[in-house]
Amino acid sequence: MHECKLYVVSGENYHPDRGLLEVMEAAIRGGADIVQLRDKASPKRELLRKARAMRELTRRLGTLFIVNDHPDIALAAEADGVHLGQDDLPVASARQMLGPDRLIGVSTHALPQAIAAERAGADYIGAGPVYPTGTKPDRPAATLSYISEAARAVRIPFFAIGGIHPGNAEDVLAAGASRLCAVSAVVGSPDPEEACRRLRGYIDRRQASR
Ligand code: 3NM
Repeated sequence: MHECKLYVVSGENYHPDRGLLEVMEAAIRGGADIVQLRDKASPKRELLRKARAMRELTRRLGTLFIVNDHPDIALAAEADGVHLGQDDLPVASARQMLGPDRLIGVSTHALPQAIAAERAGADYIGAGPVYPTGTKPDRPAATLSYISEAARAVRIPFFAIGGIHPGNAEDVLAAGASRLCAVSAVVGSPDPEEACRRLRGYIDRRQASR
């Protein structure tokens, strides 16, 4: 987990003409080292089918695989972990279900939530939305100042998320992030592999200069 730097989350509405696996494979080949199945629309059986397919892909390519929202699907698909929002199950309950070895990530939108997630035993957090984003339109931007605060106060890995694309990635890294997460900039790109390669390039160059 600690070595993961580029997190790509699925979003099939961004690629209606291309398959989930095709897009996620391209993202992984471009440098995503952790990927998430996020699907708020499919019924659970369909979700499980997709999760199993993504598990097979990520096992083959050696990438971590996380299921959004549903610990039961994460377990049934043998995912590496689950990602929880602020209104999902508490970390302690997910931990009881998943055991000590699977990863639990939590979305956080302000520093008190980050500190609470860390204390509750989360393995990593998402921090955002850094910028306003159509992928989560109801949530106001937490801005780069949250990224700077998280960089100072959070010890577990945090992934900056929300409106991040190759054109602003350097600003997010300069604010203190060392890990990025993206949906639309990758899965909505005509070339998800190249989009990841560019994001990854910024992350790796920043890391080399630290
Ligand atoms: N979670 P895009 S922002 C899924 O702040 C999600 O917790 C967020 O999508 C959070 O890269 C977000 O397309 C959407 O902006 C990220």
